[in-house]
Amino acid sequence: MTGGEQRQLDERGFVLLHGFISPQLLEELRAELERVYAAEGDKAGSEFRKEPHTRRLANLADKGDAFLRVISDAAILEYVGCVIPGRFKLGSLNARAPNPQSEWVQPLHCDVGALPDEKGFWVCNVIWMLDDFTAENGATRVVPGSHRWGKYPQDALADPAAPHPDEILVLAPAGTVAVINTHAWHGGTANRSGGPRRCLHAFYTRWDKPQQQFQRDLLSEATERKLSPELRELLAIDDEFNARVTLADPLRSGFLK
Ligand SMILES: O=C(O)CCC(=O)C(=O)O
Repeated sequence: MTGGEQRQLDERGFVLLHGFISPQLLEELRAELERVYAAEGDKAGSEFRKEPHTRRLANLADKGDAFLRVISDAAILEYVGCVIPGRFKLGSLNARAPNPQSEWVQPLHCDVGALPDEKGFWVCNVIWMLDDFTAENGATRVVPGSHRWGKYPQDALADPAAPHPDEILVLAPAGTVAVINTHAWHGGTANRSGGPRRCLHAFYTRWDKPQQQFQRDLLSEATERKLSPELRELLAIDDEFNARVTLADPLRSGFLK
């Protein structure tokens, strides 16, 4: 990570890594996503909450080796470590694609309703862009610097779904990865285009906070058998403290009920 990237994460709350996903991996991830969408049909995304006018998938750590490579990419984990110093774990791996020709806008939110606490920042979302993110197709918006405000958009704004005067649209070609301190106010915009806007969300959280999806229960035996010790740790499979805090507060979203 360069000094400039570190500064962007600190000051704006996000950094873009252009061309991070190789063309081969991009094709593989797109094909894998479509395979899972087709296999799951109406059940797609059912391990988590449903979002209107949006195709979602959840629990992707259980659904293919390519996804395990995504969550454990060493370079990305270094960026995550700059947002969440010390130990962290995967909270969830989801896919999200706002439906084409839709007016649906996600309200600005902090992931899992997270405000920084006395130990600092504890959430980081890494968006793997599988299509170009454009002004027409529902690019993510972020309000720069809002990760330091310690306030919820739903408390501070009359309408968190309305455009914010300071928001930045995260515009970038397919193959880019965005690392976002998701205490920052952010959300998906409307996909008014006729085409897809697919991405993966690899969500990481500090070791002492709940996972968004309880990986130990959600992973099949076949997936668990192939996990390296590093992946077991990242997924908090053997972590009894994680089991307790996660089961006490499961499936938390910053805006979905
Ligand atoms: O997909 C996006 O553009 C952002 C999604 C997001 O923030 C969420 O689903 O919590």
